[in-house]
Parts: sequence; C-alpha cells; structure tokens
Amino acid sequence: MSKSITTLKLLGIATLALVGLSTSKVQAQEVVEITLTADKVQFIFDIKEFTVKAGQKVKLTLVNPAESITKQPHNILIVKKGKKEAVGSLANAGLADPDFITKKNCVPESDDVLFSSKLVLPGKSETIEFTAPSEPGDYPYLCTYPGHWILMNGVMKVK
Ligand SMILES: [Cu+2]
Repeated sequence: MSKSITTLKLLGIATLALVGLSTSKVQAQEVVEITLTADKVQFIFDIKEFTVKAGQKVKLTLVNPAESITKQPHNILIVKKGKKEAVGSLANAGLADPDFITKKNCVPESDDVLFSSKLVLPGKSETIEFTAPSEPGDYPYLCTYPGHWILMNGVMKVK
C-alpha cells in the first residue's frame, strides 16, 4: 500500500517535471502582450522599457486614455537600434507635409522604421502585431506626432 503511494507520488513529480518542461518550451513561441498607455498630462508613455525574446511574436497595444488632458493623438513606432533621433527628426520635419498628420499617421518614410501603429485618438487604442527582431539589442520606440518623441520614447530590449 505505502509502496504504491510512493510510486504514485514519484509518477506525479515526474509528470509535473514534464509539464514544466513543455510549458517553458511553449512560452518561447508564445505571443507576448504588452500594453503602453500614453500619459494624460505629459507626452510620455507609462513604460520606459520592456523585454521580449528574439524572434518572439509580440502584440503591442497603445492606449490613449479618454481622460487625456492634452487631447493629443499618439502613435508608436519601433525603430532600428540607435535610430531614435534620426526618426524623431524626420517626425518633426513632417510638419512641413500637410498629409503627415492627416493621412500618414505621422509615420516618416524611412527604412529605420521597423513597426508602426496608426495615430490613436484619446479614448481609443490600437494593437499591432509583429515578430521581434532576431538580433538582440535595444530597439527604441517613440511617438512621432511632431514634438512628442523627445520625451515620448522608450526601449524594447530584445534578448
Ligand atoms: Cu504622442
């Protein structure tokens, strides 16, 4: 009797270990969901950095709160390593283009832009899905509504 209980216990532990293994394997493939919320008062995101695995599927949601005091639209762009200033400067220059805000979602035409959302109005949100770069490193993200990017930025760390 006590022998069979011990066997059962052992079996249970073995099963748990197996489940644990397969779960961590699955997690590497799993979609990671990240939500960034624009501040109601300042031009900043609530999160300054987040980490994803190389090649991982990412669901990134940008929330622009309905109670926004600034009433400004925001977007989010993830750009190549070290290209925050380059893309930010293009965003500011975009003011000269009448379509930049109204039709182009403030997304500069640049190979440095990896992923981008639309402009999100207060009270709205948008989710973009992408596959994280296979090369580890720090990938900046920023809002490219002209003037916002200086403070409204952060880093996606790819490990
Ligand atoms: Cu913004």
